Amino acid sequence: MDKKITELLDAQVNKELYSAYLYLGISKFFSKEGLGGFASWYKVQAEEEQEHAMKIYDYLLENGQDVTLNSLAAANVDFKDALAAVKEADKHEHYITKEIEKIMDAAVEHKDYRTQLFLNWFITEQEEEEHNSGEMVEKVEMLGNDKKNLYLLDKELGSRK
Ligand code: OFO
Repeated sequence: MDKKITELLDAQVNKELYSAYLYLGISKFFSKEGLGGFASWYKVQAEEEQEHAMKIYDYLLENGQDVTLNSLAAANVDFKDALAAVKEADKHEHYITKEIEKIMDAAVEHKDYRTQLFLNWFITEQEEEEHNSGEMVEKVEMLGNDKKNLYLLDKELGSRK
């Protein structure tokens, strides 16, 4: 595997773990707000991000590469209101999509067909992630930051397993 691709994938392990950290921060924010459904939804999301990190981690090791496991940046856990929190998640997903695309560009450039195949899963996943985060912003925008309004959505979100 080309060194550049290994480095990008290694860095992506860290970015996916940071995503988990960020979602845990958002989950904590909603817990403190008394919106347990939102908190649970973002906690499930944090677990998904750990799975994404592990997929890349396993791929690197299975292909005889190393993983550096660098330190994680502190997650932003301080949000002005519910809308700011869900917008942060949406912005982050768009950023992650761009990062995955950068790795795909490198894999295409280096004719690394195996990594292209591996990354296809992430390209599809990011479409779903952006859809979900965008929908969340739309819903919270529609309901406003009023907790009474958010309560109905909170019940729905709490059912995510
Ligand atoms: Fe790993 O998909 Fe979100 O960040």
